[in-house]
Amino acid sequence: MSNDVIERLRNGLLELDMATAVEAASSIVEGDDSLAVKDAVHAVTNALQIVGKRFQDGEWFLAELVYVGEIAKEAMNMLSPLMEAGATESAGTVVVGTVAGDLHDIGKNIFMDYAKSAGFNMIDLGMDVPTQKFIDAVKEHSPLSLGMSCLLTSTSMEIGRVIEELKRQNLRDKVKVIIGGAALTQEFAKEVGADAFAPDAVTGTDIIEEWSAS
Ligand code: B12
Repeated sequence: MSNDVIERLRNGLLELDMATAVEAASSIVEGDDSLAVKDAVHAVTNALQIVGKRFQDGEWFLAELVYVGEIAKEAMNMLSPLMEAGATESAGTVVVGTVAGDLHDIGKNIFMDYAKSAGFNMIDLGMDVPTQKFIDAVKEHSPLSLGMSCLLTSTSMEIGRVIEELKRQNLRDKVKVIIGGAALTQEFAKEVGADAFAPDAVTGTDIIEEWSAS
């Protein structure tokens, strides 16, 4: 697969050109090359980081942020099924959601795709997930791990709330908590008592694979 098509996908996002991004994603899907799919997901992630910087610097506004989010979701919806193709036997169940008040789900979905392709049974609670919904899902599915995604500094304390509630309901030692998203750090994970922080989906998948094996 040529780098041109990956570059077209990246440019489609950076130039807010849905047609180009969709055309590139569709060529990648037709190529059915798992390495190209990973490069494509990386290109989407990288473009969104650049967009975040443009937004932060006041070069781009909310309307552009919303539209680039739509383009990224469209491209990821096309690429996701190819990532799932590698799934073998179940490595364990993982419940995942984006915390209350936060409507970012692209990164959470990418983590889900990687973990699925490593054989995990992923249960998606969606975004803007209230504490009680996380707790109910842990009770219902008894997962190996609970994953929480958070991209806003203003909602990061929701993670601490969920962990405190797990403790209060005697569930904390029954589930490994992994967190990720642009607003979080390793230090924050330690502070709120999460078992792990993952800076990206690949590291997150490596961590839950280690937990699954032990
Ligand atoms: C696209 C986007 C949006 C879209 C989201 C669309 C969607 N469906 O997700 C929309 C338009 C909705 C949006 C809205 C807002 N956004 Co916004 N958004 C972004 C942007 C540009 C990209 C986010 C993204 O998808 N990145 C790509 C993915 C792949 O990266 P990721 O999420 O970090 O995920 C990776 C890892 O972190 C990890 N990961 C993520 N989650 C998890 C979970 C687990 C368990 C694990 C293991 C790993 C993991 O794996 C992923 C893949 O490697 C970021 C910029 C940035 N730097 O992140 C701003 C950004 C997050 N947004 C920001 C802001 C301010 C907002 C708004 C408040 C804007 C406004 N004024 O209204 C609103 C808030 C709405 C709300 N209540 O949530 C700020 C947040 C600042 C802060 N620190 O709080 C950012 C950082 C932009 C900026 N630089 O200012 N946004």
